[in-house]
Amino acid sequence: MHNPTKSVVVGTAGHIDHGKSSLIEALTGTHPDRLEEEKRRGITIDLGFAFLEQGGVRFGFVDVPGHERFVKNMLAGTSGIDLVLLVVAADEAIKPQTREHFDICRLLGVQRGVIALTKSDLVDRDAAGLVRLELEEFVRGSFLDGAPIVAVSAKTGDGLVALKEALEGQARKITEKQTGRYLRLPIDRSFAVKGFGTVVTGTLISGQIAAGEEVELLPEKRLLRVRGVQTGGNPVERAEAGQRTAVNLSGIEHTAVERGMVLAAPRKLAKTRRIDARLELLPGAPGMKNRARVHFYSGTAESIAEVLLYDKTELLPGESALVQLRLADDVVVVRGDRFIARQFSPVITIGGGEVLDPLARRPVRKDRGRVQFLETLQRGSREEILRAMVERNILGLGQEDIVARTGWLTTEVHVASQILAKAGAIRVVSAEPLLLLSEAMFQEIAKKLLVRVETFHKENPLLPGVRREELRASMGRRVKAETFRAALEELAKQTKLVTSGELVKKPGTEITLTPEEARAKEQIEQAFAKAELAVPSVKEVLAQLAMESRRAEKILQILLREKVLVRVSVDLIFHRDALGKLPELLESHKRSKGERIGVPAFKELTGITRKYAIPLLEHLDRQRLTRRVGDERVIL
Ligand SMILES: Nc1nc2c(ncn2[C@@H]2O[C@H](COP(=O)(O)OP(=O)(O)OP(=O)(O)O)[C@@H](O)[C@H]2O)c(=O)[nH]1
Ligand SMILES: [Mg+2]
Repeated sequence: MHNPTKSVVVGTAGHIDHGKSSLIEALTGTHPDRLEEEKRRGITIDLGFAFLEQGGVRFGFVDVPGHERFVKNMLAGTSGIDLVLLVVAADEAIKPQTREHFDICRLLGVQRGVIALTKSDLVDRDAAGLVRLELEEFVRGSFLDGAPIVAVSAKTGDGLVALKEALEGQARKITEKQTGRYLRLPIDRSFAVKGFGTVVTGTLISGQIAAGEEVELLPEKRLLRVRGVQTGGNPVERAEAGQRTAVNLSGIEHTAVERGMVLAAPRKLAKTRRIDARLELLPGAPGMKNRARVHFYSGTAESIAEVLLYDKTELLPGESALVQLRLADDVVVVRGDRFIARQFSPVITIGGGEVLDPLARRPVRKDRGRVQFLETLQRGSREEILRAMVERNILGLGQEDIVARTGWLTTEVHVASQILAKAGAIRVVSAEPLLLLSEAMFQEIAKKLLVRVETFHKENPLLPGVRREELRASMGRRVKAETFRAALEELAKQTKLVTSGELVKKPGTEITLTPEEARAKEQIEQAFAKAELAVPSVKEVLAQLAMESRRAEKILQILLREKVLVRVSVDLIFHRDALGKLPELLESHKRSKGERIGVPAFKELTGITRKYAIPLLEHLDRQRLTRRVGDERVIL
């Protein structure tokens, strides 16, 4: 879909009372403070919103509080912004929350911004010049190095045009929009609108959302219907990544939705409480010991995290480490998401970082591969990352798992797995549903399978092969059904194994009986054939052979498998020729005496005793040659 205008979300940042809200009002005409308490106290407490169209750019502003007690609200507003508007009062210059907000923007990965040197009506040119120099120094080497510094006054309106142009200039440089990815809308507000019901708002950080669509509320895992969408205060058909968005939802009370929850494409993302990440400590922060507790913020969510250091015993100021974050609450993140860590008490911002594995495993001491794995997750290409994920998953990796970890699209997963399969690094065990296994692991399983079959033949020389199910069970639960099937197919393709029906065997392994065994086989068959329907017991027959019973039993099994003998009940076996005469006998009875036959008549017809008659009749019922009606049978 072509969109001539560009949507950009701008977040304010800066110390309390430096004039952020006033500047937003001067730029847009909307004062962003909404709460009664904010108006009374003259400070911003929670997030405020305003909109501006300027030179083909639709700006959505998120105004944040400067008060140090409300940094957590600031954090919820700053996630997902494209540009920061760092507001510094010319008469006060850099103050603690100027630094803290700036650090937060840097740690959250904000790429661009504009610095407003506001309240410039309160200072003379020389003083303003000094603050400007101080600011240039402050941002040197950071993402704001070289960003426009615009002197303005919300009071007189001086500099506003230049500020709008500076914002427009920065907005033009933003190219990457996550419109084609899965919908993600971290929710910052939920309220009820008369006549509409529940409305939630947030910055649409990726994908699109339109009326009529189904979305998933996470971490609640509730599927909901979108009734309507607004951006910039106007109803729209569809909102896209980079827009402040309000969504009217049906099927849920507004009180059931909270800041921190996420609207997402259905069944793509997962909640988690265990994240592997890279954590960076600010140079001014105190050092961090293993298992320290911190406040954790990502998207609009917050929780408490215990920090396990993987590659260090202590994290020093200004350094970074690979860590596991064990959260007190469910959050929804994917690889590459940024987060902020604040000291447990007193609460100050101490660092932040990047999510590497959002569905991290419990740490175990033996896991030496983890650090390298996480480094690949941080820096690797898509193929390298997929390969590393597959290699760490001995059961095999599925599509859902890959997507929930990375947010990759199905086609991206497909292309990457094809490349890796062609290179011989991984095996596509099953395409639909997708199951990937490392090639080495797959070969190992195939080899084990082959050995199992060979061993079976060695241990059971009289059996033609091993039953599939038995073979599968012998491989253990770590081998999924799809993997077993694929390995078997692979071995069959290489003609290392042959499958026939339910049996798996090595090619060329025909059962060869010794002369003694062949004789025994003959004897068994004869014993049953001669007895006709008055068969001896199996025990009796086998006892007459000059052979130990286990071997004799196996020969009997061969006859049963060849269907020369037929097992009619647990201890009655008949020769097939004897059974083959029954249909004809029944047919003649039907012709002469009618279709009904009782047990006595059947005994007479076949010349056998009740001991044989009952199991045989039941056998005939199963064969659908007769059907039981009361004490009699109907001949079918
Ligand atoms: N003279 C002068 N006063 C200003 C200007 N901008 C804001 N003020 C005043 O500074 C005070 C604080 O302004 P706000 O806009 O509320 O400051 P803020 O940064 O939003 O404050 P918090 O949201 O609480 O962090 C108010 O009394 C404003 O009238 C300006 O450009 N010139
Ligand atoms: Mg304010």
